[in-house]
Amino acid sequence: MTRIRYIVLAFAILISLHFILSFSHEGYGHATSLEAQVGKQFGVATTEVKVWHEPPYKTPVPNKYYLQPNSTVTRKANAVIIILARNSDLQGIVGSMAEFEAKFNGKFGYPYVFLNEVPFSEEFKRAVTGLTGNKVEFGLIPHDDWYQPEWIDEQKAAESRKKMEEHNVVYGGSVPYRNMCRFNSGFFYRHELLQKYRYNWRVEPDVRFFCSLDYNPFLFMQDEDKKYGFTMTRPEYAETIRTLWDTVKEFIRENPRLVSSDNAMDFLSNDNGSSYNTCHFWSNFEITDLDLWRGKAYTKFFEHLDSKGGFYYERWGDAPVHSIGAALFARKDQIHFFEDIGYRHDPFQHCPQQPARDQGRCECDRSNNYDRKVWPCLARYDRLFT
Ligand SMILES: Nc1nc2c(ncn2[C@@H]2O[C@H](COP(=O)(O)OP(=O)(O)OP(=O)(O)O)[C@@H](O)[C@H]2O)c(=O)[nH]1
Ligand SMILES: [Mg+2]
Repeated sequence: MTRIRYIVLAFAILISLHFILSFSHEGYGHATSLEAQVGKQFGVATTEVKVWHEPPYKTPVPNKYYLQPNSTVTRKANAVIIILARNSDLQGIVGSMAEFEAKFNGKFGYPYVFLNEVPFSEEFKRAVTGLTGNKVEFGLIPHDDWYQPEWIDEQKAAESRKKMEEHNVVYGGSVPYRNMCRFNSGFFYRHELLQKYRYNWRVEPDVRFFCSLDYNPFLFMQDEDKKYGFTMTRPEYAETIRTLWDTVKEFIRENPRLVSSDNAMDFLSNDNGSSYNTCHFWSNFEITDLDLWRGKAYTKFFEHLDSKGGFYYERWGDAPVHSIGAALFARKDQIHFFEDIGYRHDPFQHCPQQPARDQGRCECDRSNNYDRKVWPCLARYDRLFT
């Protein structure tokens, strides 16, 4: 063989090896792929995208997140329980918190932050502090983070409230409800008491936690790179968000690079983003990575929405706003369905359906489960992965 033939043969072997490794070894394939080379060249982040064949929640939670028998909790995530409440919510809070401590937090010991736009009463503070052995802090919400801004045209806002009241839209006539939705959408995570925390679990008055939870969902979120956790998903009242989707589309057009390349648009839209199907994660329960809201994409997104005044001229809820934010700015597999957490917020509930490790440890009737029976939204979430 001539020297040139040796060189051609060696080259052919190298090319064949490259193809064999690309197909048989995912890491090698990704590291040498064209996207990765382009990413390196232009400084565009290219993350390894795992291919899913079923929704991530179908994979059992790994044993390492479970409390081990006879051992105390050693590793913790930097997490907090956040409760926004009025002094008048005390009885409802006592019910939610007692069950939350019994089923989860008594074992795991996470601190609480309570927030309110007026100071909490001594009675409120005494009662909730007495329900837990863990740290409890009470925060006052800065005035401008809560109340209707000056630049809102009050006459226009009042007309909208009147119309919604006439149409019997839930909380359609309420200003405090709108303050609450706007605060939960774009301000709560900026509160000074929350700056030291990364993950949070949102708890409301009068909710139920049906199951004893023996693993740490915060560590699960942290170690599995999740950003948004939910238990229920449902459609929104269309009348409360008439111009929300047009506003979202305008934002996407102006900021295409802020949208995740592996987003969950197909959960939000049945026609590739042309219209909103109103599916959202029911945000009265949320386990989230607060950095999702603090990041550049969501910050800019919230500012864009807020500038349109829709929190007051309509009644945009924090549930659709958070859900659209999570679906657009996180990867779809970073949105996690906590199927194993049984939960009720009147008038709906989720009772775990999967054969779970904790089966039999839930105080709910499996047939009383709204999410699959009535609404199409959970099926849309599932379909993101198949
Ligand atoms: N501090 C304060 N908290 C509020 C106010 N309105 C609502 N909240 C809290 O905000 C959260 C959501 O309010 P909810 O009244 O439960 O709203 P919802 O879940 O949409 O509706 P329902 O629970 O069906 O009444 C709860 O944690 C409330 O305690 C308010 O005016 N001030
Ligand atoms: Mg509620």
